[in-house]
Amino acid sequence: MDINYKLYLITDRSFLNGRSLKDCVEAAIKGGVTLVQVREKDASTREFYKIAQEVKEITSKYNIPLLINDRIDIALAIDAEGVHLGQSDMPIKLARKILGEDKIIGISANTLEEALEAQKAGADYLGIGPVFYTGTKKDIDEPIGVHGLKEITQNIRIPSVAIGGINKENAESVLETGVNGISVISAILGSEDIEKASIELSSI
Ligand code: 3NM
Repeated sequence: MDINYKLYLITDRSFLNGRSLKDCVEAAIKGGVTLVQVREKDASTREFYKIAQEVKEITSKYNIPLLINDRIDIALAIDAEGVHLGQSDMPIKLARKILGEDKIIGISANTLEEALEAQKAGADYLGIGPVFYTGTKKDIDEPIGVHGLKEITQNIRIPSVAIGGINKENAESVLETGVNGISVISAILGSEDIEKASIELSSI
């Protein structure tokens, strides 16, 4: 599958503020989001499944790929386009065996070593970060900055997205490093006007 990594939205219910996730994802897609990941760390299996299924209705309507964070079983249950795995999730080789060659597998990398290892193991893309400090995820690694990001992107062959504290003010400097796209939570979901925030980020 040909994936456009340009503007990658990751979900987080704590930013919804009474709004429905479905409506927020739809507004973000209308504004230019090209890829969506459902990431709900505190949800039960049943909740996660329901959320993923709801979001899938929207992404399918607009022909936008949907990836599921960590939960290979839920990705298969809703026939998502793939998964995104962190360094402490299922090893990529095992994930590939379960999911098959046609599903997308993205891997989080914080160092060049992790990036090269994931590339060698068959990752379809890398999520590199955190680039900047962010309040959205607790216990993150030390931010690598745009220089650290560039060092990684210049040494890999597979597509990559940058993550962590990216917003409309710093997105240009991030894209100049050679990444294929930016991955955000708060810069879109933390905005009152989600469509507008997405239009602004997608036009950088
Ligand atoms: N992963 P925001 S940083 C989910 O570095 C996530 O791997 C990160 O949220 C990593 O766009 C992060 O609001 C949070 O900073 C991204």
